[in-house]
Amino acid sequence: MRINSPHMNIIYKACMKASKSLIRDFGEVENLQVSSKGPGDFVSSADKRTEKILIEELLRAHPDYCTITEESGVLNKENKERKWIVDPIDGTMNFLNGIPHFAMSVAFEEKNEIVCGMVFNPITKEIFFAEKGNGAFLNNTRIRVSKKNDLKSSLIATGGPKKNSKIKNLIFDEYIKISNILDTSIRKYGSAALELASVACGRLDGYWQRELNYWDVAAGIIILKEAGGYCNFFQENNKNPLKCNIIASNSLIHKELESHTLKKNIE
Ligand code: 2AM
Ligand code: CA
Repeated sequence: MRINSPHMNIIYKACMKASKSLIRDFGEVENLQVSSKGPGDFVSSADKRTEKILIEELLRAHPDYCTITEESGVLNKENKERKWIVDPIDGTMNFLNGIPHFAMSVAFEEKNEIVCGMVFNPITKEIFFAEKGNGAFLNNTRIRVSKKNDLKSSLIATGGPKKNSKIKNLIFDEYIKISNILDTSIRKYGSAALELASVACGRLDGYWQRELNYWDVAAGIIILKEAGGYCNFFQENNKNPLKCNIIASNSLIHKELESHTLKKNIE
């Protein structure tokens, strides 16, 4: 693994350590899935267990860093300069159903700029990572975005709406509009972090989704950018800066994809 910076190394070690219990938990979920009890509560405890290990490892290295997490909220709020951004299981619904499409997502941000990030699927053993200025990698191999340059021949992923969304109709209308251009080439895999990584390595040409949280996408953003892709937030929610709508692509189809999103603000 071509890791250069101490921060990336800390993230890698934290993910490796957390992956052991996450793999065990996934095995357990597969058993519970076919039992009458079902996996329900067990999944949220798996989320918490994984997050605890990640936070322990990240803060052991730098106890003063701000840590933005899905389960435990924001730790060390006063540190505005250096932040860990942690999602212990991105793709929880997949995890819950025994589908091996989920990942730990961890990024490091310095002075409001993402400096490095890792998206780690412990089941497929795919480790996507990138450090600013050093390119993006999938395990030992350098990755690049695809070269498709028209939306019609592209494969695009999306996600949502979430259960309690107030903009379900907007999301469905947008889906229909973009589906009409792409025909059947639209996918919903269920992990924002892995979808961004998939655009980064050329499996997908683009991805858009509303109502995400910053920890879903932070690591994926630098991986995509370092792989030659482009992404931006649209119609930002001024009330909560951690909520986001994202459009990501190989950069060549970006304008075209963006032009088909609907012009309406999130609530
Ligand atoms: P999660 O698995 O960590 O919840 C699925 O469409 C993508 O949206 C996943 O990355 C998922 O992250 C994210 N997401 C964020 N908020 C969500 C919510 N309330 N319900 C479902 N998915 C959500
Ligand atoms: Ca998530």
